[in-house]
Amino acid sequence: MAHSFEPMKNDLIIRAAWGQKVERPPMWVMRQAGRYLPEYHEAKGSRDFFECCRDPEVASTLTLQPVERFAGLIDAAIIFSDILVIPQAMGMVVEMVDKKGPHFPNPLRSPDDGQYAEVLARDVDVSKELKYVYDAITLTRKKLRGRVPLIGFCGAPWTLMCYMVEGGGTKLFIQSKTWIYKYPEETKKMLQKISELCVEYLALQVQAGAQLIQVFDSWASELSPASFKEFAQPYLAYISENLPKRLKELGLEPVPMIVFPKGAWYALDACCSLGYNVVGMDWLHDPAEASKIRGDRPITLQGNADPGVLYGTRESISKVVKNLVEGFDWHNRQQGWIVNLGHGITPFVNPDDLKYFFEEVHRQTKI
Ligand code: 1CP
Repeated sequence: MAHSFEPMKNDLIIRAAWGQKVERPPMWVMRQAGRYLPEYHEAKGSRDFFECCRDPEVASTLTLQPVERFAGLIDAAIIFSDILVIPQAMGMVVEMVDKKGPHFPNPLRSPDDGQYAEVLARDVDVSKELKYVYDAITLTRKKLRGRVPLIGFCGAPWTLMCYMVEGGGTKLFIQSKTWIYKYPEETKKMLQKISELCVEYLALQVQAGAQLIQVFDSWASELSPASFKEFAQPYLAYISENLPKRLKELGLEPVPMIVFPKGAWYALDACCSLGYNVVGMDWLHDPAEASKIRGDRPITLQGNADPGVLYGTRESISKVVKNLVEGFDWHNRQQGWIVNLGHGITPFVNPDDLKYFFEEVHRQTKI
């Protein structure tokens, strides 16, 4: 059953994601809650990362921090969680090692190591395994009191599979490449399994109160165009096709869907026809060229400032914003753009510089 929440005071990002004309471009930042914020460290204390995700009170506090610090400047919250909760729900152990990132003590090594068959066969109940995420979403919606919409998310099947076989972050992708080039059929079986879980997980996030959803394909950058077509695209399409169906079955309205295929610049054209309303872009895209590729399809582009500009001068920040405003042709179109960085905000950024970025966007997009 759907919850009832306070009416929205700001629904700009929802309207923009549906392709409507808006009074200013909505704005949020990937990883806007996290390590660059002193209040994050204070609230997190010595707690383990996943412990924070599993505690709805803590997770909602962390989600709200950027909304409160940048009140009036940003137009969305994203639930504090991680893409790796799906592999955890599938029975894999994932730890977050301080300053190093995620670590799987027992990654999937080959289709015949026993664990593969076990993970594939396991009947995963995401309504039970990830209940803490839905509780965090519902509590966050209550605490937001309609200030801005709440984004739910999941990792894309390809990106999750990379983590499950590599056992953590990697530069070489040795295991991932071994899987797709040695065991393509077994890889696809696992990707399909993950896709089905993603659909159910996202639907239940919407039921709990998420108002948009984003699928993070952070490692799309590692695939060749041909491999992207084979190992990423069908599964991203499976999600965009089946989530609306599942929402309907649950008696829920559809929500805008965002896909973020990081580094897959060659696939922008295909991604604009993948069934998502919004395509997130990293900073390797030129906004004007990307807009041309989108053409007159009713797709909103999201992005795409180089996160690294936040280490630069205020003049550099203004210049990057100007390039976005002009490239996305904001003053003529007034639609089709959600402002974001091209990837998550990086550690050691001074929050005041991010605030300056937001203020510059507001100043330069005034109609
Ligand atoms: O504001 C927010 O966006 C917070 C919610 C959030 C999201 C959307 C977190 C919290 N993680 C994510 C998604 C996520 N997690 C992605 C997709 C986005 C991206 O590409 O950055 C990925 C790849 C992960 C995996 C992950 N989790 C990494 C990357 C490791 C690698 O391989 O390079 C890391 C470092 C984490 C930990 C993590 N997740 C989130 C936070 C705040 C942190 C840092 C934890 C800490 O050190 O305190």
